[in-house]
Amino acid sequence: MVVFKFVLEKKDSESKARIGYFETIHGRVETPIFMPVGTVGSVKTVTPHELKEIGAQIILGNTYHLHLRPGDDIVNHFGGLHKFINWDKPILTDSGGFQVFSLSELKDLTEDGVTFRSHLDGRKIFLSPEKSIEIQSNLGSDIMMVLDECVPYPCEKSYVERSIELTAMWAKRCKEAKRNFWQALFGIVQGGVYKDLRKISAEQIVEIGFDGYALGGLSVGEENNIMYEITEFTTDYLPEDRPRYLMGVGTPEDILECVERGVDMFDCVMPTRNARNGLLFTSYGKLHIKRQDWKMSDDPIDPHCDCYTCKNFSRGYLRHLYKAGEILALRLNTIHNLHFYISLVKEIRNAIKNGCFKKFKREKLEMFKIGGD
Ligand code: PRF
Ligand code: ZN
Repeated sequence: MVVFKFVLEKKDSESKARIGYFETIHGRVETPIFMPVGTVGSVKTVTPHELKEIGAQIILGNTYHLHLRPGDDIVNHFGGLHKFINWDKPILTDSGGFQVFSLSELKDLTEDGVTFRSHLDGRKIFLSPEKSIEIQSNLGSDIMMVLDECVPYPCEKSYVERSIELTAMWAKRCKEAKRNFWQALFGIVQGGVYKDLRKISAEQIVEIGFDGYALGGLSVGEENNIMYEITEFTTDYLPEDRPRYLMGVGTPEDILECVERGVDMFDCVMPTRNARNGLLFTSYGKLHIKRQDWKMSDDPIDPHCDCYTCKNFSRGYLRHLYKAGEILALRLNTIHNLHFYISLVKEIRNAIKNGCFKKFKREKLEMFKIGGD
């Protein structure tokens, strides 16, 4: 029995943009979608109730972090991640590979898996494809990701060549280790910035067959136009009837550019992390709330925004809260930035529906350039 289902509703006539939706046992998600990041089981500073008010349809959790703390056995004891964190909409979990490569020291990488030291207490931990699926089964996410190797940028071609073979072998083992019929499993295409390797990796991963396909190894330090070019190239090798997920991307501009290139799903810490640093997204570009300019300002962060923060508080007050180090500043900023991202993808879906995505994208990008800092 298959539970996960993706429906492609419409393809844009002027670009590779698409709209659709997927179904999970925790409900439907409309695409293109942005997924707020809840690494350790919370989208930092906001409650599930607030996330729903903001319009979030799906959030992300992390295998690596939740395995280390509190432990996926404990999450399982509470009936899985949805119950543990009291979020009853879909959850996607990353496999842990990327976090091992980016967060922990001492990695011993073999065909079997990867051994690393916890960034929390230094203890040695082994992660294999089978182990990653076991953890994600314990967490009970709606979408699991395969364990992959994300190579750094830049990276020698000979290394990437070997790496995509490992990633394909691990993907296959993940598929074999999957046990819950209701959990979807996405494959991940790697290959660095080498088009021929991206093609091979895409063909290998598609051949194994997954519920959806992710583009990994991008936005790791390469220039934007390279990321766009590899994305554009790779989506041509992915089946149309499966969702495509660009992992860890990106800015509002990146989202517009990559929807145009055929991507359906995005996640990034940018709206949440920037909010906690006082950096806010607006229709007219980025704005820093600490600036002296806002001291006396009665204006909301963004006149076009109808989030709780913008409907109720002035820049002057938000600046004061931020400068005073008040926790409320972090919460109100996060609510606004997440609302900005979630509204952006909603507007994108509407533009595609109305057949005016190209024009919409052009106008948005022009607006982003107007103001801000
Ligand atoms: N692989 C996995 N997770 C990821 C990435 C990846 O390549 C990236 C790269 N931008 C972010 N998150 N498994
Ligand atoms: Zn707002």
